[in-house]
Order: sequence, then structure tokens, then C-alpha cells
Amino acid sequence: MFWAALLLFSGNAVAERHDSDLMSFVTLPEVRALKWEVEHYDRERLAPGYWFVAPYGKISPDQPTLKYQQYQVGPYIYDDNGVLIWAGAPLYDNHNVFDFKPVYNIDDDPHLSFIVGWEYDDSKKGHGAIVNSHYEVEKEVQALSDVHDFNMHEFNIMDGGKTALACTYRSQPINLAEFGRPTEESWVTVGGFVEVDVETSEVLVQWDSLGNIALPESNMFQASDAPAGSPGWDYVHINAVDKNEAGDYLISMRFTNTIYLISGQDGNIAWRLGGTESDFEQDFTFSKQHDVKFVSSNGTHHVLSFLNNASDERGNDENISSVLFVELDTGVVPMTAKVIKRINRPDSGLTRLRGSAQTLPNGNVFIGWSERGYSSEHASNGDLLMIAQFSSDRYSTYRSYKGEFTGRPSAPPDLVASVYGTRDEDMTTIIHVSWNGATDVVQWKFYAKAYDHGDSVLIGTTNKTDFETMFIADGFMDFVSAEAIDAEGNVMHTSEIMRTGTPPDWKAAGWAGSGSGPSPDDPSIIVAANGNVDSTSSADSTNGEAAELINDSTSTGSGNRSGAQYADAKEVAKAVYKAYDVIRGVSALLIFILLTGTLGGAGFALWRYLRARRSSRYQHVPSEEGLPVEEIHLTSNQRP
Ligand SMILES: *[C@@H]1O[C@H](CO)[C@@H](O)[C@H](O)[C@H]1NC(C)=O
Ligand SMILES: *[C@@H]1O[C@H](CO)[C@@H](O)[C@H](O)[C@H]1NC(C)=O
Ligand SMILES: *[C@@H]1O[C@H](CO)[C@@H](O)[C@H](O)[C@H]1NC(C)=O
Ligand SMILES: *[C@@H]1O[C@H](CO)[C@@H](O)[C@H](O)[C@H]1NC(C)=O
Ligand SMILES: *[C@@H]1O[C@H](CO)[C@@H](O)[C@H](O)[C@H]1NC(C)=O
Ligand SMILES: CC(=O)N[C@H]1CO[C@H](CO)[C@@H](O)[C@@H]1O
Repeated sequence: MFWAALLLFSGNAVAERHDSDLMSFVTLPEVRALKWEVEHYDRERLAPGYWFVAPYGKISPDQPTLKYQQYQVGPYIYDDNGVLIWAGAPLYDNHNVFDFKPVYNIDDDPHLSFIVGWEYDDSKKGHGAIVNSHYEVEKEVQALSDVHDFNMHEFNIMDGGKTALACTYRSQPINLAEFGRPTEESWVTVGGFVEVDVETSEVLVQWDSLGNIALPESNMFQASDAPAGSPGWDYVHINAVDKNEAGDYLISMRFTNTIYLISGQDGNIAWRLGGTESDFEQDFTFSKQHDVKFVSSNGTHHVLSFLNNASDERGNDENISSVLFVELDTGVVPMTAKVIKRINRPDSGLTRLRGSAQTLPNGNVFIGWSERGYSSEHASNGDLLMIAQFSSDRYSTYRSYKGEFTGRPSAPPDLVASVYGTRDEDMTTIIHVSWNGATDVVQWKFYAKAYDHGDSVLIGTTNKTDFETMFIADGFMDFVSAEAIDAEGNVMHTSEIMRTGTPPDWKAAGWAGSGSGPSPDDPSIIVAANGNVDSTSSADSTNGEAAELINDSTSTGSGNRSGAQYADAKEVAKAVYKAYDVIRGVSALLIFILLTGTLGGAGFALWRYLRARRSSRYQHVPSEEGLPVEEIHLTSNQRP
């Protein structure tokens, strides 16, 4: 199959066709989430929480295709073992998403925030999105009117969730006087940031590099470079912005290798760390840094964290990328900066593009090294606890985060059931269930019904161990549903009631039983025959009890008690179901007549049986109605 597909595509395919690095699910066939390779070094010391990543194939958006495409690109949540929790790609139809993370400073409930990328044809600039724990979009912060797109680097929600910080790239022509060429003009991409009102997208604060950071500070352009047309020289390349309680802004410019503090009072540069004009006496170097954040900040002492990639597309400055925690003292002259923690990339590699560093509540550090989703978690002393990367080398994530989150999707769990078997007595129903985005589901309870208006009967319970849970039920179970159960045993949500899929042609599929194929069983009978204790009914039957009551001398010869009981139960179930079908087929009046007992006899007994079925076990049929099993058989066999 795979090779056939490969052959088919090898002629003109550009993309790799293999898919062994992607997950697949029966319940969500349109989702192909990325698989992980995870290595744990000390599981005990990991911080609690999930991973938040946003895989992309390439930064610039893809042109949509009319061909069917499965979902891989967008916001995804996984647990510590790489088990999928939420596939968010369907929410944004495979659009690139960046800076996807849990946010705790909006109100008491954790939220999610991320940047939705611009449209391939520039018809949309993208936006910042805030999503609640039900995966419902609560806020959308629109890009400014005079920028090309909502910049992909940063969407930083400030305390209270009222405002957010974002980077801006704005193209404009400038005079090259600073380069000693006053008669020439070139376009430049001005780097800046905005603080916007989350509710209205109104710009509250806007700051630009032009007039604050001169062209010669950039390591990207030489004084002799030829002037450029729009969008122009990207001379600073802003890639992070944060704010402290004092209201000052911390920004990172990758093409000046510098971190700047911008006064919230007047917009002036309060100090520069790194680059050619550093204001600090420092015991370290860094370059091409990413994700610069305040860890703490008071008037004179600031602790910053950032990823020192030390390399980019153009070359290496150091041999290993690292995350640096640096402490700045701005209350002394000269101001000092020293490294208080350095965590090297575990594989001693270089992160050429992008990345993130996050301090977790317990002091652990979670680092996204970006390419191929390479991530690591470290204890506060730097000890390596875990590394992970996508199985696929075709995807990266700009930043990776970890955090606790409670997901309660408003959509119900997804369930798919199918039945297999070649004889009435060996039918098996396979049920798959998942609940995209739900956290804290510990158990699934499965139910089935004998007919559409029947009562749901508990047919089994199983622990949730993966994104999708499989359950194998005896018999032909139909009208199947599942309940998601939390650690306290509460029902969190219930799937829709799904009909069970059958082979399109039972005979062709190997059916060797009676008729053209099986009909659904009455789950209560199967459950009783299997001796399962049904917590939703008063049944307290044991295997022995069921065996005694479903005893058929004709089948004891097999020497296999359980097999015989089961087959008998199936026979009865089938008979009852067929009898019910007959009753259901007649008019309401006839049913009424049946109910009033005018037909009496077997019909009445059957009706009583059907009514009593939920709370009473099959074995009560003969004792209550004085009707032996064989007579039920006769009833069904005698129908016209
Ligand atoms: C700021 O923090 C440093 C280090 O924790 C401390 O020594 C200093 O007193 C603090 N300054 C203020 C104004 O709180
Ligand atoms: C990088 O590695 C090379 C070879 O191992 C070594 O010669 C060089 O000194 C290293 N550079 C730095 C900045 O550590
Ligand atoms: C299901 O989970 C519970 C609680 O963790 C455990 O005691 C039980 O053994 C598990 N059952 C199975 C079948 O794994
Ligand atoms: C089933 O019936 C047979 C024949 O009547 C009897 O010998 C046997 O003990 C019964 N089995 C059970 C489990 O009651
Ligand atoms: C009895 O039947 C059950 C279920 O069909 C089967 O798993 C088991 O192997 C059988 N045992 C014997 C002894 O035939
Ligand atoms: C340690 C180190 O090599 N740091 C370098 C970072 O990159 C800048 C410029 O790109 C260099 O000036 C630093 O020496």
C-alpha cells in the first residue's frame, strides 16, 4: 500500500510522502499530529505541566490547496511523554501559529495565547489570539494598519489581560546621511514595539528604532551597501519585548546583538546590554539572542533570561548555543552584568534560528531550541531532566513552552465504533474514543443500547492512557456512547450516541452465520452473560449466577462453560432484538393494544421483558414470566 503510494507519487512529488513520523487516530482521521522522541533523565524532578508548541513547515504561509490536506501545522499541546492533548490545527486550518503558550495573568483561569500568521496573499495580516480553557476564542488583537503583518515573534499579555506587547516591522525610506551619503535614500525596516489594548486593538504605546538606534549599530549593513527598495534593510530585527512593574520595556534586537531597556516615561534608551555600545561591565558575551525576558526586576537589580543562539544563517560566534540568566546591577558605576546561570544546548549544537527560555514556577528551566522542536527541561541548577524533539525533521517550532493547563473542550468527545466477526457467537465491537483538548480524563465508560430509544447499558470501563482510547466489547454493540470520567469519578462530558459501523457486505467479508449478517445484541444480556457488574443497574450477578440461569443442556457438551453461556446469551439477545423489531414495526395502536394485554401471551411477556430489561437481568425472564427460553425462540421464529 505504502509502496504503491510511493510509486504513484515519486514521479512528481516534491514533499516527502512518508508519514511514520506522524500520529494518526481513528476518531480524528483529519489530524496527523507530530510524534515525539523523548528521553527522560530524571522524571521525578520534572515540573508539572504540558508542552505547548506550534509546528510549522516554513515560516512564510503556504498557498491553500484544493487538495485534501490533513492537519499538522498550528497550536498543539502534548504531555511530558509526548502524548497528544490538543490538536489545534483544525481551529486555524493549518495556518502557521507562533508563540503559542499558556497564560496565567489574565484572570484565575489559565488561557492560551498565540499569533496567527498572515495570509499567503497578504489578504490578512494575522492577529494575536487569546483562547479560553474551552478552546473558544475570547480575544483577537489585530495588526496595525501600517505594518505588513502581525509580527511572528511576540504576543506578550500583560498582567490583568488588558494589554499586550507585540513587535512591529515597518518599512520606510530614509536618508543615508548617517552613512555619510546625504544625497542617497534607502528603504529600511524600522523595528519597534507596541503595547495595545487587547479589547480594541488600540495602540497605547508605540516605539520605533528610527531616531533611537542608528544604522551603524547594526551588524547587518555596511556604510557602503547599495540602497535598497521596499521593504529595505532590516537593520535591527526586533525579536522580543517584555515590560517590568516599573513600566519600562525590555527589547531584543538580533542584528545589533543588543538588549535595550526603553524608559516607559519618555521612550529613551535607558541602557544597552551587549553589542558595540554596551553600557555594562560584563563577564560574558552573547549574540543573535532570542526571547529576552525579565525574570525579576526592581529599581536597580534585574535578572534577565534569554537564549544566546550565538549563531545564525551567516555564521557561528560560539560553538554551543546556550540559555543565559544574567544579573544586572544598574545602581553602581559602571553598571555590571554577570552570568548567574548558563545552560548549554544538551547536544552541544547550535540553534541557528529562533528559540525560547522559560523559567517554571518550581525553578526548572524549559528551553525551546526551535529546529525540529528540540526542547529540554533542566533543574534550577542546570541538571538535564529531559530532552525531546519531533520525530519529523520537516517541522520546527519558533518557541516551546511548558505549563499547567486545564482544557475542557465545549465540543463532546469523538467516538467511532465498528463490529467484526463471522458468526453470531463471536461478534466483537471495537470502540475508539478521544476528546481533543481535554485534560484530566482518567477513565472512559462505554455504553450501548439495544435499539435507538432503549436505555444505555454500561458495557465497560477502561483507563485513559493515550490521546485515543480503544475498547473491545463482546457482541455486536450498537448505539454506542462514552463518558469521560475525572479522578473523582465525575462525568466530565458524554459523546454523542454513535451507530456502529459494519462491513459493507457481511457475506463478502466472511460472514458464516445465519442470514445475510448479524443484528445488534441487547447489551444488557451480553453484560449479564459475561458477568460484568453493571454499576448503572441493580445487578449483582456473578459469573456463576449468570451461568446457572443461562444454562442450556444442548450446549454443555462443548465442555466450555463460558463459551456456551455466551453463545446462548447471544441467541437470546438476537431473538429478543428481532422480536422487538416486529413490535416496533407495527402501529402505535397495536403497541397500545399489546400494552393493554389483549394479545396477551408471548407478546405481553416480551413487552414486560423489554420494559424490565434494564433493571432486571435476562435470567429473570423465565422466572418472572414463567416463559422458558425456548418459547422466546419460538416467538421470534414464528413471526410472519
Ligand atoms: C533589588 O533587589 C536587590 C537584589 O535582590 C536588592 O539587593 C535591592 O535592595 C533591591 N532594591 C530595591 C529598591 O528593592
Ligand atoms: C570551537 O571549536 C573549535 C574546534 O573544536 C575550537 O578550536 C574553537 O576554539 C572553539 N571556539 C570557541 C569560541 O569556543
Ligand atoms: C486504572 O487506574 C487505576 C487508578 O490508577 C488503577 O488502580 C487500575 O489498576 C487501572 N486499571 C487498569 C486496567 O490498568
Ligand atoms: C446446567 O444444566 C445441566 C443440566 O441440567 C446441569 O447438569 C448443570 O449443573 C447446570 N450447570 C450450572 C452451572 O448450573
Ligand atoms: C472457552 O471459550 C472462551 C471464549 O470463547 C475461549 O476464550 C476459551 O479459550 C475457551 N476455552 C476452552 C477450554 O475451550
Ligand atoms: C562568545 C562569543 O563568541 N560571542 C560573540 C557573539 O556574537 C558577537 C557578534 O555576532 C561577537 O561579537 C561575540 O564575540
